Amino acid sequence: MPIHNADIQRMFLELADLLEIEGASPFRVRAYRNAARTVTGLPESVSRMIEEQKDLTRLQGIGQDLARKMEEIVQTGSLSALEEARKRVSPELTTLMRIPGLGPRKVKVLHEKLGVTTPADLKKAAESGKISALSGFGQKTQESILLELGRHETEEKRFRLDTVEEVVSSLEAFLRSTAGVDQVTVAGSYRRRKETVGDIDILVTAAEPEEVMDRFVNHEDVAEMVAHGRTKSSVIQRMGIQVDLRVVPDESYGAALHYFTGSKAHNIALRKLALERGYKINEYGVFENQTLLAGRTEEEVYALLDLPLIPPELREDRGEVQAAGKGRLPRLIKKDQLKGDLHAHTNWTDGKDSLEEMAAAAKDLGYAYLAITDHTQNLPMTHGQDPDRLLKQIEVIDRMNEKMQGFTLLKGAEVDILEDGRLDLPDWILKRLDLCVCSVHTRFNLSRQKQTERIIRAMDNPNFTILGHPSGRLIGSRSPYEVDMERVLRAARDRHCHLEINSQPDRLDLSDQDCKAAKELGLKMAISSDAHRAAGLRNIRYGIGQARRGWLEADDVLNTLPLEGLLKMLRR
Ligand code: DGT
Ligand code: CA
Ligand code: CA
Ligand code: ZN
Repeated sequence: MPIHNADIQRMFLELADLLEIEGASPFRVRAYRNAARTVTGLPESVSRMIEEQKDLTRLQGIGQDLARKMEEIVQTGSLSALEEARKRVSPELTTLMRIPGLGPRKVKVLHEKLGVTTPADLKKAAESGKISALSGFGQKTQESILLELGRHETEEKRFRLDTVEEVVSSLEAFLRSTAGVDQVTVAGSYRRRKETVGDIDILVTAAEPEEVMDRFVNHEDVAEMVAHGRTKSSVIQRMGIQVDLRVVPDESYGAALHYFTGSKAHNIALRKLALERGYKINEYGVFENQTLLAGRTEEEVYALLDLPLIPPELREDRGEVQAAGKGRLPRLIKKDQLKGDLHAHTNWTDGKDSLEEMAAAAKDLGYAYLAITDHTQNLPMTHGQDPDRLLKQIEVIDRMNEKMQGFTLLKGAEVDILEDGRLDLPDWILKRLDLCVCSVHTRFNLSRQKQTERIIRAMDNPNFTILGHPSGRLIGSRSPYEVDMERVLRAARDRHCHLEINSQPDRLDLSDQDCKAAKELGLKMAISSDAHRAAGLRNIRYGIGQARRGWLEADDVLNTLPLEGLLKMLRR
């Protein structure tokens, strides 16, 4: 049974949660969380590494014990330490920890004092007023628990792109290796590169549909079979995500691909257009009366409506059909147009790799430059740099640049925006940098007005170049902070500042819609990896997807510029 890195990550995270509820040493808890993060960031699968007898203890934060546990997971599919923890602590309690405001300590008290195990128990306890009576809780906590529970219920489970990508690539390979299978395409929100995916929709053409379906529902990664039919089957994958597989005829492949790529809103807009011309459009093709006019390819479907192919990332009914009709579709940015990356960390702060390793990895990607933007002193837990250390780093980078040909490390910092809008380092040192990515990392809970003014005041500093991860959200775990994004965008434009599209799959920040709004205001964006290790540079593909969903073209993106043009643009 092939174990994915995401399986190992999931087990480590659950074990960390259970240990934390149990009151285990914070170091042990953190060790598992760090290990989970290390595993997620790896460019290759742990299963493969073990197969190739690579030494796992050479990975960041992985000692003998964790290496042994990873081997156990890969060899047995389970982790005995986790099984034991599940016996000691009810695993359902970890669900409660996901509710904002409830940490492990509170969950433990609720469980011991009120017998709360599930969200339903929690709701009952809050409604009966028992929670406010507990010491350390109070009326306010009780109210916010009820509020969050309401939110929790309406939220469907969605998955991050990196998790989905892992499932998709192994499924694609599996399906392609099935006899008689011809075309395989993943449609749905995944093809549109939406930041989270609800379920995976796969289309295939095959000579023997039954055989494909049999193999699909009996795959070893399947946890539950939902439906098993001749042309459509659905399963729940071990990771918890549903996968729908459809076998479609060749002559309808393009129409089906179009239909199941969606979005639903885009389909409806297109169907309306078709109706106006007397056509009917569905997953089998475009019809006039009963006659099939088009359906083999997507191009054919669009062409019948006098439209060019609309890239999947644009298909959200946000004006793309009208733009296509007028011949004004954007020429969306492509990964190979990037000349470099403008946000990366090294082992001078909380990154894992050295300046040299980061430079080598960026060169391997064909980049002409990489900006080193380590954290600043306001974030001691990241080992943020004070002016002295940054000055040393600047000197080291200057010396490295003298030796490198055709590649430049840019001198930068990810400068903390302090609560009052000042930047975390004095101007004399910021002035010596090529760029400052300025970010909010603390005090997320300011009022909308204060937060907005804090950021704008920071932009008043002429050393401010790029606003890092502008909304501060973490997908699935932290909402964006309250901020008037439109005002921020206008202020950035007026001050010749730029915005970041942070490519980390749990950030993807700017959002697609804000990205489009920023473009319309004439702002330029940096698509940045925010890599904390060499392999992290490859996160850029998620940012490219987000930028494309935000209608960006090469001209809208700072890091498509060659070095000289970039440096000119960065100067305010
Ligand atoms: P997801 O899975 O929630 O991330 O989002 P999608 O877009 O993948 O949605 P999903 O899986 O429910 O359906 C896949 C595509 O099928 C969807 O993007 C458009 C199409 N589709 C589904 N239901 C309808 C419908 O009722 N009408 C139309 N026109 N298209 C639909
Ligand atoms: Ca879907
Ligand atoms: Ca679906
Ligand atoms: Zn940051």
